[in-house]
Amino acid sequence: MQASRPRYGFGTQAVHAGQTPDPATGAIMPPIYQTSTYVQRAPGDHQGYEYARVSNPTRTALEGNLAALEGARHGIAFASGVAATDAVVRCLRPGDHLVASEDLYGGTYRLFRQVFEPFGIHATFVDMTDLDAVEQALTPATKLLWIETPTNPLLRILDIRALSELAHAHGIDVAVDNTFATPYLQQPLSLGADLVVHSTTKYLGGHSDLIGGAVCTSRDDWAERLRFLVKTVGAVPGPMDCFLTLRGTKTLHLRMERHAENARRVAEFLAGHPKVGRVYYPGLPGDPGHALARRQMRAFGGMVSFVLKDESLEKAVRVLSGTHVFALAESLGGVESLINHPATMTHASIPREDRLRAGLSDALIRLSVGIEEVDDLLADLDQALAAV
Ligand code: P1T
Repeated sequence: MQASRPRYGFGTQAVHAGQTPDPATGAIMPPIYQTSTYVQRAPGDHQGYEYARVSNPTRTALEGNLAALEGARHGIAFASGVAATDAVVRCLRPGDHLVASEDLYGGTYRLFRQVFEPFGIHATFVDMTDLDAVEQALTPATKLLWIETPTNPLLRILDIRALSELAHAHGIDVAVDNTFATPYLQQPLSLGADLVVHSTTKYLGGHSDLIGGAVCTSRDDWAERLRFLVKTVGAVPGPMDCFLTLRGTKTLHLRMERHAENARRVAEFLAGHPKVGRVYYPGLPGDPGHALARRQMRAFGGMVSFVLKDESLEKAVRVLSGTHVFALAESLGGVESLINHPATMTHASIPREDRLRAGLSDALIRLSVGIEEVDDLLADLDQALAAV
């Protein structure tokens, strides 16, 4: 569905959308409404808020902001990225089937396989760079295409427009996990997707100080089902985390420019390093996703993955343990740089055979490139590589 054209540019929406000065005091920042309930004048006579599981004004402000950034009619905030994913898949029924990209966040794989399979919602994982493979994976029971692009951690670029057209031709809805790209770099609804899912823990929050998730959509039917789940299942974020996420989105456009610029420099440095083998970064002209990323994204993002030339696990572990500015940790998208080992950390819940089939080597190293001085980042990687 085509999103309506916003009145203001992205940076203006990032700073202002969803927020108006507090009518009671004029406070320019949305107050943190730390309350569980709201007083009614008479039964049913209230000011739009009844109980904070259902809604909270700080959350409403965040939801309006996220919806505006994604060009969506509705934004719905959740307690985490996996809670947002869970809510979308919960809208399916036992016997339904979904097709997901084979390279994706390990926690999403675990949710699909270990939580939904036992309830009769089946998932097939395919290489979504291959449209024929996606078409062959569809069955009469397929209800949802689950796309992550760029993928985690191999940074493959999937064609949102082409996949949405294919899915819609079969009456299948499309969800895009836009966590790696953020709405600043790519707006999946404008490319035909029905739903955008986020881990706001990452770039949207941007400071590694909260856990959150969101779904944005212009489909009223989906929004209604998701709001029913918010009320009924209750995986909601607290007002403080909503406030912090809103503080994060105000600088999203500035941070993403710097993340992308630093990541490009890091990817070029690694690509020219004698000890480094393949570098995975869609901004490199030789990357298989480069041309599509140029069309689909505003810039190439802040994530870079690579393997050493001999793909030695032991040497990879030495690099992972040898950086000083890059901190060894799960997660991504904060202002600080992180280094991660998908095989033992973020993607350990995917069986090894499945990881290898998807092209995820045990020796792969993933970087979340922060917004520090890039020369310090390059020097840090240089010394860690020199030690192996
Ligand atoms: O951690 P949470 O907020 O629940 O979000 C889950 C999630 C969803 N989608 C993508 C693409 C993700 O990368 C994540 C979380 N990922 C990590 C923690 C990680 O280090 O990859």
